[in-house]
Amino acid sequence: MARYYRGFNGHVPAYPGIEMTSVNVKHNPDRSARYVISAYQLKQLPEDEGFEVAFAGRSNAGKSSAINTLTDQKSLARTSKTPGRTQQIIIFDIDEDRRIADLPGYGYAKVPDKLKAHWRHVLQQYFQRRNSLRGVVLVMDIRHPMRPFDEQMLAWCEASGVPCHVLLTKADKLKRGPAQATLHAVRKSLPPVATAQVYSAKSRDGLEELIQRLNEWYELGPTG
Ligand SMILES: Nc1nc2c(ncn2[C@@H]2O[C@H](COP(=O)(O)OP(=O)(O)OP(=O)(O)O)[C@@H](O)[C@H]2O)c(=O)[nH]1
Ligand SMILES: [Mg+2]
Repeated sequence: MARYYRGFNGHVPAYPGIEMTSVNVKHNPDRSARYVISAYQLKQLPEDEGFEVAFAGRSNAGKSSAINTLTDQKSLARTSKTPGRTQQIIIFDIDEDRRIADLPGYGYAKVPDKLKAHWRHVLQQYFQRRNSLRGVVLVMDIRHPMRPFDEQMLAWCEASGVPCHVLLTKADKLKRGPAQATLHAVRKSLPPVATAQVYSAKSRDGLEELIQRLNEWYELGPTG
């Protein structure tokens, strides 16, 4: 992928000849995402410059699946029925200034205590120190939202002034009424820096809204 957005001046050029079939997303810069590195420690991460958006959330919540739908690549991020699959910070480049970080899932009981302590420490440092962190997509299974670890993530975002967007995913598992009711309840309980939406990696419901939020954080302007 050429450095498409280098020198971006507020005008978003359309990708020639690419149209998504299932939803009307004309412009999705996240499609150019490429795997860069899996980091176990912060010092292994790429230079702390440009724009980084992190996907955080409990194990098995659907972070990697959300990234795959967003980037329109079936297996860019490894997904699994086995919780605790992503045990590294996995970085994808969108262009030379913009990245996605797939963070290790938290809250899975079978991950050894030593590893849990490692990630608690590394993630806390990541939130506090990563200057290029422009926003956090906090992924929650819509059937089990706002668990204690999620609250802790929100508190870290609030403390470090990083905007947070809650992705209530697996919405295909609920009917529309209960999904909307959960969305309203979650919105009410969020701190002012946070927003929320319904999403499904399976049906791609909510994809456009997510792309739009990321474009704002990446300073790419609206979709379309
Ligand atoms: N029905 C449905 N299933 C989903 C959706 N998103 C994820 N899943 C399933 O949920 C399981 C976990 O998804 P992952 O994307 O691997 O979850 P993760 O948050 O990356 O998990 P860890 O890497 O373990 O932290 C997989 O079996 C996915 O197929 C969704 O929107 N709808
Ligand atoms: Mg994962």
